[in-house]
Amino acid sequence: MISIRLRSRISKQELDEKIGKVIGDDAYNVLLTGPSRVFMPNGQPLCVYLPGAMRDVVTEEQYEILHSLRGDKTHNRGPASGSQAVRPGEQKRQYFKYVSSSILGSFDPNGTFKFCRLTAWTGRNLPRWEALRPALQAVADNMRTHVPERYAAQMEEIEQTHPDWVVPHTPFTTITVNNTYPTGVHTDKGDLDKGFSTIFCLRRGEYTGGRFVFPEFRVAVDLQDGDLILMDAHQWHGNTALVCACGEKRTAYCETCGAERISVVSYMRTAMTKCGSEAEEISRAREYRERTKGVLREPR
Ligand SMILES: O=C(O)CCC(=O)C(=O)O
Repeated sequence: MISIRLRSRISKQELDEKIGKVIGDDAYNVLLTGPSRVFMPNGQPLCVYLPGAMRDVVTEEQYEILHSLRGDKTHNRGPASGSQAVRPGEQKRQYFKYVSSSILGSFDPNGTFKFCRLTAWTGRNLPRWEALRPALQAVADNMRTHVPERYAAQMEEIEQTHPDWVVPHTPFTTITVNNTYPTGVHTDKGDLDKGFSTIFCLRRGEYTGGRFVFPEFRVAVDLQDGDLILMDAHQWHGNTALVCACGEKRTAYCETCGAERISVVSYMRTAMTKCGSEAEEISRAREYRERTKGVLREPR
């Protein structure tokens, strides 16, 4: 495994121009092509790239489960959607482009949801959610081996979190599954500062691009099928545009040529330590409904 210590970053002005945008290959000059460990100028780890770490781990059943999420679209991925905010009329809320991104596992209170919960897909698909566990446990094993201090720091918080919300034997509460769209330059919000994030990639068919870039440090990696990257998701990151074998720029799975790039992001949501047990959160949700006489919307 090679080790790289970065010495510089681009200016704030140059970075600001890239935020929320899908970047090009001119946004990096180092492309990681083998096992590597990259440190930022302050000595903190930026990422560890582990080619093929998940190749013999992810089963066809697990791939099918992840692939089946491709129709699940959301417009609240913010700048990660690679689009600019739209605010209809006088509304306070901002909307971004719909992208194929699903949240699995558990989520802390946000917006109209005043309680901790399993996401809608997870609640409706418990056997399929459980079938994904061995892959997530393999990601956790790699995290323990390659970034032991970050793993330990995250496990400290996991031990303070009710087990109803944790993927057993992992430091993860929550998983984001993206299908075949380039993220705009963004940082992840709500995950543990002292922890680390992880992304594994599954590829089918032929496409170019979709390279994962840290534009501030001008470092990129072209994640192949079964590759894993452990990373500091609080650093700016995004993807280059994706072009499938039909020659089209893709922002979704290509039904014609089958080009597909699934990225599975596993992390811990910081606020999950504050959640009660699932039963306690359900009664909190009921009390809230009674109090407000509102209609509880389906959690996403
Ligand atoms: O798909 C990728 O390579 C990046 C995913 C990502 O950054 C995210 O979902 O926040």
